[in-house]
Amino acid sequence: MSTVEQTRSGTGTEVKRQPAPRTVRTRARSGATAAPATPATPARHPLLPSEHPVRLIDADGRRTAAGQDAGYELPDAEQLLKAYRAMVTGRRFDQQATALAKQGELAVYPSSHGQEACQVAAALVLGENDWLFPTYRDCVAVQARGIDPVETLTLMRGDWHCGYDPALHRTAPQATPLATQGPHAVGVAHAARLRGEDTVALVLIGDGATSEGDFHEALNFAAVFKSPVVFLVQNNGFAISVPLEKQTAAPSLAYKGIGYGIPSEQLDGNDAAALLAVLGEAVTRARAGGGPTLIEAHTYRMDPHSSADDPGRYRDAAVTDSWVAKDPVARLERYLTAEGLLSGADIADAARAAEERAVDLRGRILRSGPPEPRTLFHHIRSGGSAQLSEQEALLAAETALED
Ligand SMILES: Cc1ncc(C[n+]2csc(CCOP(=O)(O)OP(=O)(O)O)c2C)c(N)n1
Repeated sequence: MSTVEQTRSGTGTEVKRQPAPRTVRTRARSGATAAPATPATPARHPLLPSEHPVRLIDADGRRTAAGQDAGYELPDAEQLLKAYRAMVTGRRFDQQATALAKQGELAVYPSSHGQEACQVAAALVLGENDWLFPTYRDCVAVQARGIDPVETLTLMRGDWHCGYDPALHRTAPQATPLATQGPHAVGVAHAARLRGEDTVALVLIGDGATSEGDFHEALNFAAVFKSPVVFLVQNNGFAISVPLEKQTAAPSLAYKGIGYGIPSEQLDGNDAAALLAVLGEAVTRARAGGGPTLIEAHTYRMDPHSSADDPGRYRDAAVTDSWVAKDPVARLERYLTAEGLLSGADIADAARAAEERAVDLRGRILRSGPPEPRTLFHHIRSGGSAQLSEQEALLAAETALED
């Protein structure tokens, strides 16, 4: 077994002690033919990501040679079809939530239009015992995990901090403070491992949040203790108005793994096939005791940061338009259609199911009436606290004035 194979499929404990590999790391995974080392081939450290983002299906919906070189297997037709339907549903959910925010039914909504491949793949690669740790951006991932769309939007309504039962769905409340979900995920994964439970935690995090201390503490702990955690950075180009180049000097956010001893990868975040393959492999490795993986997905936020933001003030609309051609949903649809795996009737069926779900979501939100602001204070701390009571009384006095 080569050093590369040990990094990917073994426990990984020996990787740190290995000399630098003689072959390019990306060549020797999952049965792809390894190219012989030549003096011209620079040695790459096994923890470093592929030189170019892994892509299995290109923007035109064609299989890529580059993806084959990286050694990842194309997911099977069943997985890809499942991802396609989930992405169509997710996009329609996102449009509906955006509309509800514009109509004043939600306090705020951070769209994930353009990031559906990342979010759907993150939900699909996890098993029932695994945990997802999402951020405020990740409503599409949360509902793809099987959580009711109304419960998914409870936070965005300005109601309870979390509308679903995290323990039941093994999905943490969506984190609004940046990167705090990282240490939480590592803690849950580490504890599960100590108890001998078969649990992997997957953390969703934004590019901006990789500058936070919590992100680095989570990576360090996970690496030292070989915690079964997968970190997926959705690099969507901006942290509100801060572009990536003002956020980091690293060649890829995935390079941040090497300093902690974490194997890392970068991929095309609009290619659902690449996400399923790379995330799937990382989850399998974590489950087998191989420790954490850091994955950077290159994607783009097509909409404003949230419904309260004006991206016209900080980014070029032409750049945003250029990403339309890389759309993750259309890309997978093209591939599946060309392969004869998806018919016009299937496409219409998926759209109809997504529409029904969105209509149901809208109806239930409208019928449920405005949230009661004081419920914000419930279920925060067993037995309450003096400060909470004081804040609740202040809010009650304020709302009484409005009435
Ligand atoms: C600890 C902390 N600092 C600042 C903020 C304010 N804030 C909210 S979103 C955001 C940008 C986050 O960007 P990124 O991590 O790239 O995620 P994205 O919104 O692009 O998905 C900031 C600075 C916050 N929520 N938490």
